Amino acid sequence: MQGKLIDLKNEALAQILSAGNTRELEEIRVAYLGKSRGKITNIIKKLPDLPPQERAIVGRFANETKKAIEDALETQSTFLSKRRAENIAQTEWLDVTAPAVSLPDGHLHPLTQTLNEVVKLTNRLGFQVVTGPEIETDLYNFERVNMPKNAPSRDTQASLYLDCRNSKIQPGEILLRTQTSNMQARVYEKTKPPMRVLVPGKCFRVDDLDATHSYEFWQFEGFVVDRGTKMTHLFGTLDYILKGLLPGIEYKLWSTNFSFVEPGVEVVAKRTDGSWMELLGAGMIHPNVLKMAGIDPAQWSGFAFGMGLTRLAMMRFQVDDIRVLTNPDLRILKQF
Ligand code: FA5
Repeated sequence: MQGKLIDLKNEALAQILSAGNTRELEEIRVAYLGKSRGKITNIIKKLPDLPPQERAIVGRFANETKKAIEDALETQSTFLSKRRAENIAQTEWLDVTAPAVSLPDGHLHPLTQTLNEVVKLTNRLGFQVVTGPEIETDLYNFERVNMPKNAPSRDTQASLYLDCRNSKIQPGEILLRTQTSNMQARVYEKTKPPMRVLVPGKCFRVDDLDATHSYEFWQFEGFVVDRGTKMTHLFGTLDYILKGLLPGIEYKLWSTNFSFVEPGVEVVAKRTDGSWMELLGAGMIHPNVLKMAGIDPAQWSGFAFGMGLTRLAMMRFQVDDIRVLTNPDLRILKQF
């Protein structure tokens, strides 16, 4: 029976030493010294069955074992309480005079930085910002800017139409807007000229992804309708915005065709590697667009421009691939 007591004592001491909290210690105490089923208690209960001589020796040994386990429980309990107090002191201290833990500063995405600059510059010229839907009807995206169905000019803007089967909407009626020009007719419906409007927003096209093209990109449309608006006003406005955004920019401007302007121009700018990248289309608003909006082209004239904000940001931050600006990887974004 003494051998059994020695084994139980070793077993209990090992468990006590590896206990991590007072709840575990209490479980060990109950397992060995608990009143009803403690392993040591059970042995003590059987002492009366032993012959008197053996009873005295085993009885003393059992009491010593019990005492050793109780002492170990006490020591470990003190140790655990002290360690807990130290942990709390380390993690839960309060010093109202201590300097705050500084969190790393975030910053605006390069596209947002560029857009904010555009808004600031055009605001000085009296432009007001308007935003509109990315999911648009064929009517506003194309027809009301003089691009009727089957117009060849639509070929330049391969479009993503929404699948409208099982709905009342006719196929080909709703699409992801291909250009921020979609907002011209929407604004004309609600605003009487004169007006100076800036429409930033995302556009979508079925364009193959390459260094300067994405299927999703940002544009901003500017349009002015007033009495006596001329091409020179357009040129002055474009020059002010481009040079304000990109000091030292070298750009070329030549005539081109968009259904919603007459005449039309486009601007390309020189990149650091010497190549030229198209930045925008612009022109004098086509009389048909004004007429469809109920604005008399004999009294009012206007100019409009549609700039690629993503491409301007590429120039501003000297990024040579558009995909860099659509990548959410923080290791890239932290560089701007
Ligand atoms: C238009 O979207 C016309 N709505 C612009 C306009 C407005 C002309 C008002 C006249 C008057 P265009 O398809 O060329 O035009 O696009 C204008 C600019 O958007 C481009 O010069 C380019 O900077 C940018 N852009 C066009 N497609 C993409 C693309 N797939 N990825 C990135 N940028 C693009």
